[in-house]
Amino acid sequence: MQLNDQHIQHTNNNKLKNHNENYTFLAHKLSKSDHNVSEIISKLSQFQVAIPSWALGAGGTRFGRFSYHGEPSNLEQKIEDIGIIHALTQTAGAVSLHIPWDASNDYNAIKELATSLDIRFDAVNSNTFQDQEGAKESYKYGSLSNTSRAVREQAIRHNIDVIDIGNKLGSKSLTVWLADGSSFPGQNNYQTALQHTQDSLKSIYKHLPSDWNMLIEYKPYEPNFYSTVIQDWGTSFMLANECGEKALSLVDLGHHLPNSNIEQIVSTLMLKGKLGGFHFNDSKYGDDDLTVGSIKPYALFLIFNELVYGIKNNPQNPELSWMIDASHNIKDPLEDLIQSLEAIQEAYAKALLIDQDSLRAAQLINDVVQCQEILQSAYRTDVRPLIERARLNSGGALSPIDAYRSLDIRNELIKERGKHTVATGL
Ligand code: RM4
Ligand code: MN
Ligand code: MN
Repeated sequence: MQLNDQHIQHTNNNKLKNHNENYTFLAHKLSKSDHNVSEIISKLSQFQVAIPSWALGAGGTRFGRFSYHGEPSNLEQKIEDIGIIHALTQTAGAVSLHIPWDASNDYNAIKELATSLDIRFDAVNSNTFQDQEGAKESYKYGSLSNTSRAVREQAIRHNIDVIDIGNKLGSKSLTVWLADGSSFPGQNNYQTALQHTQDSLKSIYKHLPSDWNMLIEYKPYEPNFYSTVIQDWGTSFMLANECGEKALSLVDLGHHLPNSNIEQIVSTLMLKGKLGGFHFNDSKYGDDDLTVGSIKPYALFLIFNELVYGIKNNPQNPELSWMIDASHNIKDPLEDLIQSLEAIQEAYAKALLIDQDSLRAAQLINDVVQCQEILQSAYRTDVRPLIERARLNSGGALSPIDAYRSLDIRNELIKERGKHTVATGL
């Protein structure tokens, strides 16, 4: 199913008057306090977040999986789903593939389809956390860190194959997330596991095309429950430094122990020019992969404050790869992704409203109360009219969720694909 402009404009008609009133009021207020409203809107329009191909079907837990009707059953259909989200939100102009879940026989056709929907290929993800059909070696006890050279070599080869696939599609980075670690004390020699991982990453790094980056993700636990080889940002940063300039750290919001100060991690990595990518989601307990902004929207805003600061002040940090990394156990995945995109835009817009000069001045004289006032005054602004205007300018829907529902998109997908399709992924 493909949406056209008319479909979307039609859903906007009865919302336009209300939007114009709200927008005029807010734009006037912001201009009076010296904000450059059109610059904010153009930044919001430019901000594009990749959708991972595995987020378009129903996710599951280890207790089961409840299928979502009309799920995409191949890569073409996944890209079509992203096309729908992008047409409505104008914020999802990229896809992040996971190999081998998204392996295809015809990458030219895949690229053509994506281009026709205005979607580019963001980072490609390797998968050495599951055994692949017909594979000679098993990753049960780790991949890049495994004690067996043959297993490590197979995992290195896989990452190189993923780079080759990404190259055909126009991707510019490889994301490596390892499930490697141990579930019981004594199971692994920490030093050997780390050394093997380092050496394996270096071998992969040698195969990176010159204009590519390698993004190294970290995670403190799960699926291993006692230790993870790349457990935190410090380990990822150290490995990236050892590999070289094109190796960078990737922050996934769900990959921290409770109460970690993620905004500070972001800030440190950007200062050192080593933040390469970002995975959005939200969580209450662990790597819950919940809708962005559904639990801790203020923390997200504080993180965006550091991102905005870093983008402006840290030319040493390369452009970031943005991706939503979420799972959908009970919601319609497309609706959930739309909600996540909205929350990201909201946090970004609010961070853009922070009066950075006054904040710096208040920090210099240690006016702690004023610092908090400045942050919270931006946070308390209802920025939704700005986001609506950014979407409207690019041809999107004023309310993507309402449009998705009034256009009855899920039922259209069920008609096309049937009820019992299953998407590849987790
Ligand atoms: C991991 C990690 C990776 C993602 C997999 C599916 O927890 O977040 O980024 O590729 O899940
Ligand atoms: Mn992730
Ligand atoms: Mn994760």
